[in-house]
Order: sequence, then structure tokens, then C-alpha cells
Amino acid sequence: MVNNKSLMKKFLSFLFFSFFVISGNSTAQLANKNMYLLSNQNTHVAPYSAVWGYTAPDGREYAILGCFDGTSFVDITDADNIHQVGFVLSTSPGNGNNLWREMKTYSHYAYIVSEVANSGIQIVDLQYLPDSVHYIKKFLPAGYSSTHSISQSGPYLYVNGASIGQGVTVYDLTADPETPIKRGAYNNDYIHDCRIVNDTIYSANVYIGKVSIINAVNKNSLNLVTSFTNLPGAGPHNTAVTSDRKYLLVTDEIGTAPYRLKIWNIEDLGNITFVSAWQPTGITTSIVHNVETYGNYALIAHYSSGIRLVDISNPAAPNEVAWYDTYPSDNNQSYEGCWGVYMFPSGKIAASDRSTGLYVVKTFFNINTVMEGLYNSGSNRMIMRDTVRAYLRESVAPYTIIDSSKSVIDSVSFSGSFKFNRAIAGTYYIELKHRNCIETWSKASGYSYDPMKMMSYDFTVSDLQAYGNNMALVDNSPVKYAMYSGDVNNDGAIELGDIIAIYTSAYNFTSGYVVCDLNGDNIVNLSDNLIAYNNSSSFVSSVIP
Ligand SMILES: [Ca+2]
Ligand SMILES: [Ca+2]
Ligand SMILES: [Ca+2]
Ligand SMILES: [Ca+2]
Repeated sequence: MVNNKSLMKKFLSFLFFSFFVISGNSTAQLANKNMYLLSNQNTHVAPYSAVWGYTAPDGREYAILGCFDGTSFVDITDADNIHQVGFVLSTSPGNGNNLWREMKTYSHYAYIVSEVANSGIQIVDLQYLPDSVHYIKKFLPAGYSSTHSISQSGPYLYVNGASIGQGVTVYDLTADPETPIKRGAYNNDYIHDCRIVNDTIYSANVYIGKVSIINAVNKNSLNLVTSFTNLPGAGPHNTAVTSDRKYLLVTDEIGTAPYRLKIWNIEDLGNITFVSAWQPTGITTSIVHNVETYGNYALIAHYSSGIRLVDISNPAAPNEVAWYDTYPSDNNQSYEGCWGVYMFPSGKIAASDRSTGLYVVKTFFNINTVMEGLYNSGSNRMIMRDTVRAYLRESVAPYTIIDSSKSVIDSVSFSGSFKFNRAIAGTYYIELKHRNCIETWSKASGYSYDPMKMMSYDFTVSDLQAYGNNMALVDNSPVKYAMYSGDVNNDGAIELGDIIAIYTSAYNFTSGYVVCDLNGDNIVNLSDNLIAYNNSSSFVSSVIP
């Protein structure tokens, strides 16, 4: 959010919105896509502000949440036990300028700033986690009072929009992270936020609609390289750089609507060119706030439309792949909703919502599969939806189970949304189990899983997708492969035991959702037995590493 100087501007905007443009998207709420909630923590005083993350040397992950009354440290490592482990009180509790605070980490320290007078930089030692956090001190050198935002790169803090300088000022942590030493600054224009990549600062001049690129190789002497206008009517709020450093993402929080994410080609700083602008799927009203990049993804805090995940591998055509709306009441043009976002190595995403606090969400792993007996090659669909359990197993013997999740497979899309909350990045086999199918494993040598990406695996498109090509061809148009049906006693083979079970069940006129009904018509009879008989004649059994 922008600082005090823009409050009046904001208030006027608010009046304008209130009278004229409470419109669009306010009634048509869109369902969340490809993201699920692990936890919402709303135990402090709103409004909440920024969120950041800290991954400890032992791999445990902590969200750091800005609250009106202070800063909350939340252990998000265990999906079913997300809980606060520490809290650092505001330097001036109750002061109206606690409306926002921002924080970054370096080594095992967190650095917290706000626009409260004399708030300085709060320094917190995180090395005692998961037990506790230790508040070291308020760093308040002569001439310093408050700060709008803080950035970090290597052992340097970059404070933006501070009372000590309206632009950016560098503090050096090399000698002692608990005693920052002031180095150079660049104060030609107000800087709201900045991103530093390889000693280059990409700064957002929110009030003049510009982005300034500053050379910070010499920390004692920062020099402007170039600046450009983020298209007419802009108000750049923050920036992010793609991993190949070819593109700059800029978020427009103020200026002229619509307030979009813009992508620029910065390969040649002498010829920066506009590539594309992006808004959430089906929403034109909500305001973009903060953007972070992770690999080929932009993760965006988008106020009233919540958390948005966009594949930017083609920056000319950003492709939104997942979202979670932390502010379901509307998608209006307001400063309510999602403020900040951060993605951890585990793929968990921490997000802050102005009014409802911390959200920890994750993207689904989408797996496509078909059950032989349920599939109809004429209608190209399954007769019913059904449940499958998927396991992630290590790719080397003894193929230890690392994670598991149950999901319903859709009868038309053949897709299920699985929740893997434990597995870290690695190579795994995906094992599928269904109540009356042969267990089916993914292709030989394993699948490269990265929880920080949108993951999916489609068993249906080719028998090469299954270990040992162990699937049934159930359709030629379109080509469709399925898990073999008939292992009703779940012993890994379709054999006489299954046939006898189905025969007995049919003899007793068993009906309903029962394991011996292979073709899903809710009765057990000869047609079910035929499926099992054919598979047993071919000696179908599980093929596993
Ligand atoms: Ca919304
Ligand atoms: Ca067909
Ligand atoms: Ca069997
Ligand atoms: Ca049947």
C-alpha cells in the first residue's frame, strides 16, 4: 500500500469508487482453481499487511505476518499443525500508522519496518526456532524514524521511502547483522519498493509512474542507469524479475484504472520494450498489489481477487494456472483483500489478507486416470466418478511411501485433484490404487516432482505412462488407456479368487456401490465377470519396480 502522502488521494479515489464505480465482478464470484487451503490464521488485530517467509537450516518453514499490533511468526511446516511460534509487538502499539509493516530476512534474522514514527528497523533472531523468536532490538540510528518498505539481497538491506531518504538507502549487514552500517543511497525520487538482482535495483516510483533502474555494484555510490514510464496513468507499486533476468514485472497500484501487472523486456536497458499486461481470469476490477517470481511463475497478491499464480514462461501470453480468493465477498476496485504472497520450497504459499490474516495454500497435483470397467468407448466417458488413492514413492528400493492423497476422478475430464502436503522436490513413482483395479505405477525411472510448480500426470494418454506399460487400451478414438479392472480382492492379480467373488456376489443379486460391480451399473452380473475373466485369461497382474 502507498504511504501517508497518498492517503488523501486514496480517500478521494474511494469516494469516486463509492459513488460511480462499484461495479463489475461484484456479484459474479468465481470458484477457486487448482489451489486449496491448508490454514487460515486470524488471531491478531486487523488490518494485516505484508507476509514473508523464512526457511530454517533444518528445513522448517515459517511465515512472517504483519499485523496491526505487531509481527506474527507462524510455523507452517506441518500442514495439519500450522501455529504461531512467536510474536513481536509494534514499537508503538495502537498508533494509527501501524496500518502496514513489511519485513525481510537475512541469515537467521528478520528485519521489520513500518511507517510508525521512530519504528526504525526491528531486528529479530530466528535461530531459536521452532521454540521461540528473540527480539534483539529496535535499530534506530540518528536521523532515522520510519520506513515504507524493505528489500534484501545478500548481506544488504535496502530501505525504501524512509524518513532518512525518500528513495533507497543501503544498510550493510556484513560485519554484524545486528548492527547495520549505512552505505550509499539514491534519493532523486520517492521509491515505494524495489527489487535487487545482482546489484541492480529495480525501483518503483509510485507517484511519478516510473520504474528506475539503479546500479548498486558500489554500495557507497548508487547511480541511475535508466528510468521509464510504466505506460500512461501508471503507479508502480513493486517489481520482480524473471529467473533469466530478461523480463521485469511491474504492478500498478495507483494511477488510472485498470491496475494491471505489466511485463517489460529488459534484455537491452537502452531499449526497454513493453511485452504484455495481465489481469486475473474474468476479473477487470480488482487492483494488483505485490508480485513475486518463482521459476516460470509469477505469484501475485491481487487485493480483492486474492492469490493468483501465473505461468509466465511465455511473457507475451501470461497463463493463469491457479488462484485462491482470500476475499470472497467481491472483486471490487479496493484496497481490501490480499496484500502479500510468498512461496516456500515445500510449495506452500503464505498470503496475507488485510482483514482476515494469514492464509497458507498449496496447488493441487492433478492426475488423470481411467478405470477400465467404468469407461464407455462410445460416449468417451466413465459411467460414474470414483475415488482413487495416489501415493508418491521413492524411486529406489524399497520405494518408501513419502506422501499419499485420495481424490475423486471426474467421469468426463478423468482428472483428480490430489493434495500432497509432505513430499519435497525429488524423483518419485506415482502409485494409483482403486477399489477393484490393478494397482498402477507411473513410468520407469520415476517422475520429477517439484512442489513449487503446477504438477500433473496423465496416465490415460499412452501405455508408456504406466510402469511396464501395464494398462488396458479402452478406446482408439480418442486413444485412452485405463487401469485394469477386476482385482476385487486387492491381491495384485486378476485371478480365480476375483472371479469367484464376483460370481458369488452376482448369485446373491448384490447391488449398489459394491466392489464386485466393475462396470458401475450398480448390479453385479455376468458382464462384470466377463471383464475379470478376460483379464485373468491374459494373466493380468500388477507390474511394479
Ligand atoms: Ca474476491
Ligand atoms: Ca471413443
Ligand atoms: Ca485378485
Ligand atoms: Ca455391473
